[in-house]
Amino acid sequence: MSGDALSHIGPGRVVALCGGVGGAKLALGLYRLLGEDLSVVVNTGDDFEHLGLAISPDVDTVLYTLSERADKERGWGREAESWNFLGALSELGGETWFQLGDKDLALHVLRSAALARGESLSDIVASFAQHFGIKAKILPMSDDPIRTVVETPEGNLPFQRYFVEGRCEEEVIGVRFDGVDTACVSKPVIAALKAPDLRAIVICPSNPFLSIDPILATPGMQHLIRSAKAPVVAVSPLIGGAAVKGPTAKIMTELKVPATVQAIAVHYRGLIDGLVIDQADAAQREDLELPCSVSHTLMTTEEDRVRLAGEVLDFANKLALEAEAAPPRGAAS
Ligand code: FO1
Repeated sequence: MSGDALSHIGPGRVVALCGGVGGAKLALGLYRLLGEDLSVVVNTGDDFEHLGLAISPDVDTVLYTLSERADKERGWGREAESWNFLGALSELGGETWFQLGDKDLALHVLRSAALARGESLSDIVASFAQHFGIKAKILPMSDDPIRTVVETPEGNLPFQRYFVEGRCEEEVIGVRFDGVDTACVSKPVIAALKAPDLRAIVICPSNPFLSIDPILATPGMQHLIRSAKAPVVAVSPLIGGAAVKGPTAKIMTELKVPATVQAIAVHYRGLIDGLVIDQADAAQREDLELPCSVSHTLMTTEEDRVRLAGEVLDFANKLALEAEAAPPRGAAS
């Protein structure tokens, strides 16, 4: 966003960039406030082929969360799930390290069949969202396969082998996104980021290295975000230097990046206009070289999610107003 480019403040559309469980919590809060004015751009770097099925874990987590079908304890998969398929698979000596519930299986079977017919992932997910009664747009970052690979001293691991089977125990020395060089941002994502009434772009508190970086690595994505006439606000996934859930802080340490909100700001430097940090990190706000808002970012209840979403949108509005009030670049003072 640049001050002279900003033309619309107030009601309008919002794009959220999101990974799985943690990010989906804020996406739900935004959805409660915005309904059909929300588009969620979801990481597909975690996608993989398993038992002949096309699995899109983060997309499905967002689908289940926004349609109130997600298991609240696990954060992924469906609530009131049964595991007959997994039990039968185990009996036959099949791989059970990645748990596929009976209800969840329906999405994977339908998605696999539709992809085999040549349908795009974007269209398939739009159809799932419609059937689940979700008014927001849920947009895979790309219709081309991009696969996150975690580099460890023992060798490279496909993302789910590292994350689920290996429980994030291996040391991470690098992360790469296979297929990214020949991939494109999906058409619905381009349309969402070019919407003339775009009000804010929110980077959810997902793992910056594993969940947001694949989105940002998709060719053309960063240019679209920087060209958007709306403020870009990130919510730190760290609270007091620790991740609420998942390996964010561990990975930062392994990658020789301090697990601090300052390092999060540096990671997103040049892309974001403001950072939302937790009260526990308030002492670091003076060290940040960009506008910062201090909130309670732990989202335990649905009220927390809606409250934080409202605060993020208020912060984005404030940034937009300040940018509009700022003299055009190059004007004499
Ligand atoms: N996460 C796990 O920790 N263990 C699982 O067995 C597992 C199965 C699974 C099945 C479908 C799905 O949509 C997600 C699933 N997840 C599982 C979550 C997922 O692998 C990760 O949370 C994300 O990829 C990281 O964002």
